[in-house]
Amino acid sequence: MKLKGILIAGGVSLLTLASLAYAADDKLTQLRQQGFARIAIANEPPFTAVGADGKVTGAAPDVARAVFKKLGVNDVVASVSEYGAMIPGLAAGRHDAIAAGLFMTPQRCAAVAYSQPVLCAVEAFAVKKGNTKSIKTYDEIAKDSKAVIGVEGGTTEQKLATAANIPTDRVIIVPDGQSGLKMLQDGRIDVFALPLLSITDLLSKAKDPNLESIAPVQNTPVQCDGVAFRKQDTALRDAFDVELKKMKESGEFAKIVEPYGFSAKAAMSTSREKLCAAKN
Ligand code: 6CS
Repeated sequence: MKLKGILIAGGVSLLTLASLAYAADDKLTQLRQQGFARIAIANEPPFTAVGADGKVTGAAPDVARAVFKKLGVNDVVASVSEYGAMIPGLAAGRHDAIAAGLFMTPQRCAAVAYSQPVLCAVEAFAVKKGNTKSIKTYDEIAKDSKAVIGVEGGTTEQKLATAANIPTDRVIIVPDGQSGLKMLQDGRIDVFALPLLSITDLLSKAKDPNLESIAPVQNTPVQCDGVAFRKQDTALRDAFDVELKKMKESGEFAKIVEPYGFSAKAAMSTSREKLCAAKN
């Protein structure tokens, strides 16, 4: 009786494990059959970009496309989303992954399954030339009762502004980088905050001699993203990480990210575990 009992119990647990394993691999099988992975992006060069012809580029989609190809998923199909809507969209099944420079924070790490790090960046401010209010940090904005900062909704810059206790009536939420720069040019905000490479791209396109950048913003951390998957898709995430690691070791990863201005070394010298534990 005892042996039979063990066999039945054993049989059930093996069956359960097999079905769990099948379900986990199911997502990768589904993407292979679908022929593409639906990714959320923000259209914030050089992290992510959508050309006039609709072509999706940027360091994050290019890395994701290369890794998915090695997993037998031929391409990525991108949809533009505000940062604050990306994780809800992933959870709702509108995206298969987020490849947008969505930096790892403890809160986001609790909500998604991140790959290992891909793109790392320092924080920057875009300000009027001469920085009339001589703003250099989030704390200085908080202390100057007349200073107004623009940030995009759901971003780490919004989080940094909140952490510096800048009153909400002096934190203006803008939909995208171009709107933020326009508000700065029109004097409706004194500072527009994004990662340095994004600010540099915006300023280079605006060609406005009255604007300049301040970077790195003092007392802000270097932040890194990873490709974000649904919590239940850890088998897909793990398979992604295996190929990402090979690309980092072969030099292929650096060949993709460094022409965009990102440091491969920065991403390779940290880890998801460290970034998800960071108190920033
Ligand atoms: O993850 C974020 O919130 C940040 N990532 C990018 C690429 N831009 C906005 C924000 O800094």
